[in-house]
Amino acid sequence: MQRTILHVDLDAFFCSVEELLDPSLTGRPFAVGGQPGQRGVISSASYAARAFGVRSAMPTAQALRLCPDLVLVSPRHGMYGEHSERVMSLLREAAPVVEQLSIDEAFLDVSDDPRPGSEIAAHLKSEIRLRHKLPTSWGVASNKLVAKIATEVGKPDGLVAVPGGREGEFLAPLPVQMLWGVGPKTQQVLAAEGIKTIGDIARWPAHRLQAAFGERGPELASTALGVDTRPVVAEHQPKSLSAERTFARDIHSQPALEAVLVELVEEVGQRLREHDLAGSTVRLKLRWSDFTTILRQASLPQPSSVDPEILGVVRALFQANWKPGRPVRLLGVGVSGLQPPVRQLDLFDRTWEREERLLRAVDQIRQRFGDQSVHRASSLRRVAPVDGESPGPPGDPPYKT
Ligand code: TTP
Ligand code: MG
Ligand code: MG
Repeated sequence: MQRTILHVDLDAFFCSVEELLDPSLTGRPFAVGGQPGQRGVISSASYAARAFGVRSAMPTAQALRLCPDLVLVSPRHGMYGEHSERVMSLLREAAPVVEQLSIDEAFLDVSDDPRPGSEIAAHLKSEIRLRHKLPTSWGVASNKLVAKIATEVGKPDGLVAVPGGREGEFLAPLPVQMLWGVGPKTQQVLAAEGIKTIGDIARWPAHRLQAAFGERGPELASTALGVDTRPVVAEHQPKSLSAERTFARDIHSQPALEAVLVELVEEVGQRLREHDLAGSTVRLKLRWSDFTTILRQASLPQPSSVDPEILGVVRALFQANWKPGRPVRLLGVGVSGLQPPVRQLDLFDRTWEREERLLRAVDQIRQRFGDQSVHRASSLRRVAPVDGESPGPPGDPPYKT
């Protein structure tokens, strides 16, 4: 049976959210990104800015050279996460199978709906515009590969439907780099052979593709014809993740309490990474010995699944709310505003990548050897005893981040 797959991507997403809050930006060349002095990069460029060549992931300094009048807006990640959640939940209500690909992008499988795919897409497009005031582009096709490219072709504010059976014909005139899996290297090999469009690939004899690309040759050929059998897979995402600890005896020492916070953050961080999610809001739960409980929350500067980033906010909340010496019965740490991680493609600063790799390696060891096997050196040095005795010399910071 022929499937009906929709793909949706919000137009200039971070910029569109900023326009909602400051309509004077509408139509102007502006971008959301980091400061040029701090080697910042562009996250999202308005379409007016793109006319000057400004693009995502470009250093802000370069963007300003291309477009000296560019208005630069600092990112507000918590807010983008909230808007993304609203749009995604509208999609989940409307379609039986929704696979969120990134903060502003999703596939929908609507094969069981008797209406034409383009009609469903048009309806959802106007619903999102009406209810959430955000512009989207849509691709409709018999599979994911072609639907995603159709969205790209129609951007911005587009709706492109490719009738079943005409996938190859649709792709033929498009440049090879629009094809999934064709990166700069493959593109170079193809260009050397005079292959520029997807249609050029499709017309190439199979044995020559095989000679140039080995095992990948046949796959490239069928991709060029618009063949893709991957299913749309709905993910079951939690809304928030949390961990808490009730103590056998109340704890009143600050180093001991902060060491527990480190463990709780490690627990929550590990689960975030297992789900491949980042959170934008951090919550601290604190129960005093008389059972009164306070909940305090704060936003992260950007959505994160990295322990030290989460810990920084948790610690600040704790220090702002804990009364020195007051005994605590329970501590909890939660993270909400969950979304697929968006990472700034900063060519100069890869520290977060190393940090994430390290954390993932630690997660794997924990899975194999149990939870107690690995802690950051900091929490290892000072595991909180349950009775609240000070675990280290006074005045020494309980951990380093
Ligand atoms: P995209 O959908 O790739 O880009 P966009 O929505 O800004 O523009 P359009 O879809 O109309 O081409 O990415 C979605 C958001 O993710 C984007 O608004 C900002 C963020 N992002 C980054 O922070 N850095 C990046 O390098 C990219 C590509 C996106
Ligand atoms: Mg987008
Ligand atoms: Mg996107």
